[in-house]
Amino acid sequence: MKKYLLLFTIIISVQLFGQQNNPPNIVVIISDDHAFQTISAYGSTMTQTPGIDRLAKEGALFTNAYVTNSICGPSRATFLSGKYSHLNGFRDNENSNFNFNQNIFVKQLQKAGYQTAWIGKMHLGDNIPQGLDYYNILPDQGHYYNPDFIGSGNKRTHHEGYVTNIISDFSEQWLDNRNKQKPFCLIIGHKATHRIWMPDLPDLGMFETKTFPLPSTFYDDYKTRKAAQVQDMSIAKTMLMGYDLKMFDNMQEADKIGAIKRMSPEQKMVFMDYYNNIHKELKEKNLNGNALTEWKYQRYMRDYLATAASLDRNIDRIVTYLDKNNLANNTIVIYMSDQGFYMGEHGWFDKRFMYEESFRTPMVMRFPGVIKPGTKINDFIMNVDIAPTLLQAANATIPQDYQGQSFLPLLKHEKYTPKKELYYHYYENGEHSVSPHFGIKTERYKLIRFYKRIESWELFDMKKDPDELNNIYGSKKMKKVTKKLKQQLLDLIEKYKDEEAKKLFYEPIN
Ligand code: SGN
Ligand code: CA
Repeated sequence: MKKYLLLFTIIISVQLFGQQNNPPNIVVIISDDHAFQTISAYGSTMTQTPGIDRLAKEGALFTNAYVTNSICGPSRATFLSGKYSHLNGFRDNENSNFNFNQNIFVKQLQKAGYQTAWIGKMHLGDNIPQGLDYYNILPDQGHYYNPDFIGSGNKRTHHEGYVTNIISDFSEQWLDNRNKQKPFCLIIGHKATHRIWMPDLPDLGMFETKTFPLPSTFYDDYKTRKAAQVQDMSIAKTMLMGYDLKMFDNMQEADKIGAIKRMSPEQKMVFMDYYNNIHKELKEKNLNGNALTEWKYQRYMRDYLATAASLDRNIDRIVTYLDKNNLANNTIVIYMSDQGFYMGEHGWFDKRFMYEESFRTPMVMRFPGVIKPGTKINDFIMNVDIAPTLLQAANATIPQDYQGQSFLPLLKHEKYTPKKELYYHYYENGEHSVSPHFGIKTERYKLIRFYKRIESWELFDMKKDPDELNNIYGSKKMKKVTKKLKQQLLDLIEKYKDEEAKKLFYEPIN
């Protein structure tokens, strides 16, 4: 008996010891503005995304992943810091500069023995990154063609080629040359599919023969929603024929756009040839009104999806690298966007609103041995939860001030309290004229308080009105529900220590 007990102890110790000495590697791929509506793993038929779908098949598809603040820098700041914007300090892209002196999760990983790297788009201002053994990042938004990168020592380098491919090149090089004695965390930030949706040359025209159906809310009149009435992100009015859709009368006009001017003569020839032919056809059609708006929508879809094709290919490329280099079994891979995006819903492009298309983000995760292939996770999770989840998976310390909740127990089928409500706060009040707002989402309802640009409350019954067209705030029938939701919202505001929202919450609206 004693002999068996000893053997049992040895086996358990070896297993534990083995686990502690074999923490998982981590690869997080974050794209920019990639809409779940365009990903086939989410049921989209607009295009096929085999790279992302494969991660979902081999791991989990998150059908209810949300962001705390639907815009680039703030989303990445939340991801890094495990905290909401009001506590990590990065509220908007316009005025914020990320304070790296925080307990960001990559620092915690370093303390636990990891080597860490960020390659590609980061968009957190110009402070020197910390917590990263290596970085090579795009300055600001970066460029699709012939991008510059900034590396350690503020060294700027210029690289010929297409950004999505170059980011993969750098990622593979770093993986090749890393210290193989240590576990690693690599964050790959893609520029794709950000405005102005410039596809890689071989992908130009890949959707030319496809006509995309208009979303049912394309001609939304924004009745009952004041903030939606004043936005400036519509395909009809905001999307530019020259800049966004590359319709130029001559090369001088095209060269006024920095993103085109920087292309090599060879690249420019192929690129502009393609668009000039389309421009010629368009002129013959002489479109205006809705017909022109619908033409713009088709062009937008074609450019966006062709840009996404390279993104998906490059996601597959990194996953294939991991598999070929024997890293598949001990590496967590997450693919997600910094937020969702409008693909013509409500007549829009861009993001920012707490409405579903921008609030929700695509997310897939492969974690062999923990996540069963083909898993679907319908629970609410947020980007603020990723940092604590990764730290727990790495056996590293989760800082006290993190506001996210690790969902590792959910993945492991261990004791886990699912989130019943989501809290959101968006601050920027400039480009695209989306009024700042905060709010709560429950399984059934969404309550939003807009402020600054527009002062108003909105309430949606997501069961009856999944497209969020009918603001029922103030309706007599909803009095009880509203009262309860307001209390829940206040509880969240207090839980997350959002003092600004608390003040606004009590402010009456005239
Ligand atoms: C740029 C874009 C906007 C976009 C913001 C934020 N204009 O300013 O359309 O909303 O970025 O995007 S552009 O003329 O420069 O393309 S984010 O992804 O960085 O948050
Ligand atoms: Ca973005």
